[in-house]
Amino acid sequence: MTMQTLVIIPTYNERDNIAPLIRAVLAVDSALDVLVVDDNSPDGTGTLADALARETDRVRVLHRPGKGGLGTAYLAGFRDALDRGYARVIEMDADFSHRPEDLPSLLHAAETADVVVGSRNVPGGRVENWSPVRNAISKGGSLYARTVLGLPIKDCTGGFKCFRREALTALDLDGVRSTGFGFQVELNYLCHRAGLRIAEVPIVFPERTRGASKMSGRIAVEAALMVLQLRLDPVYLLARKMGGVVLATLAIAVLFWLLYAYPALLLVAVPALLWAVNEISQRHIGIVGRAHRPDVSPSD
Ligand SMILES: Nc1nc2c(ncn2[C@@H]2O[C@H](COP(=O)(O)OP(=O)(O)OP(=O)(O)O)[C@@H](O)[C@H]2O)c(=O)[nH]1
Ligand SMILES: [Mg+2]
Repeated sequence: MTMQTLVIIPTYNERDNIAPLIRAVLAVDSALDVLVVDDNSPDGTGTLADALARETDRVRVLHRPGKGGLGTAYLAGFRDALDRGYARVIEMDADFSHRPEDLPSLLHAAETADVVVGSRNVPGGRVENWSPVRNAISKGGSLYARTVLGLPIKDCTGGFKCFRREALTALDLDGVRSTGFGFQVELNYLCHRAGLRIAEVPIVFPERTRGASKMSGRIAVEAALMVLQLRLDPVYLLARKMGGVVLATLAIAVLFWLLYAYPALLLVAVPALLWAVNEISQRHIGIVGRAHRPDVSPSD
């Protein structure tokens, strides 16, 4: 098996960034190859990437027919990396907000962790040239995801990450539902549930200087809703196990009737309900974790 690392760079209209970024990545370490996943960028990014791919076989381009979202672009890249036997996979934006000079510390941390998250929210990590409002929104979003999903990660929304091959094979990638920016949070949640070792390393995150952002209010709201949906999953699973939503609704109706008739039951019912929800999600975590925990030998 190759010890090469594949750096996946999704692009949509990154004409001014793509060539200098690829060159910078290749210069960091000869163990790095690049896969550009371009969604038929109208500005010709895909064609520029093709030109670089002709120069060296360390660069390849995956062309998709149209803008399919960041999440599905990465999933396509992950499949490619696994098929080709890469030992490590890195996610990286094309706009230089993820600095090539931070790649070595990600790779280094991946020697003892299954998943490495480049973090703006640990000591030494920071953003550059962000307004206080943007900073607050980003930090708030991360805190929200971290709290709702119980993630042991300070920067939940960042997309500069390194996965060991075994980490990706431990996840149910076909079950990922976010297509856009919620993808990073969902992936963190899946990694955590699978019991993978997650490490955070500080990164500096400069604002993009060339090209336009693809972030929008709609995308942010979509991501926030997705977090809630992920959290409610265990409840849905229970409902399915009991024979469907009808039974679950009946059970809840009976519970409410009992509480209405005997309000004193509240003293027992509320703690019991909290305990049950916690127990169900823990059990679910346990099953997933044991079944999919990769065997990571100290030598690899
Ligand atoms: N293939 C593909 N790439 C995408 C898509 N949407 C965004 N990207 C790429 O994903 C990376 C991150 O997008 P950005 O627009 O920089 O998003 P951001 O970093 O959250 O926002 P800014 O900080 O404002 O730049 C960039 O390399 C984009 O070109 C998409 O639908 N398909
Ligand atoms: Mg960006």
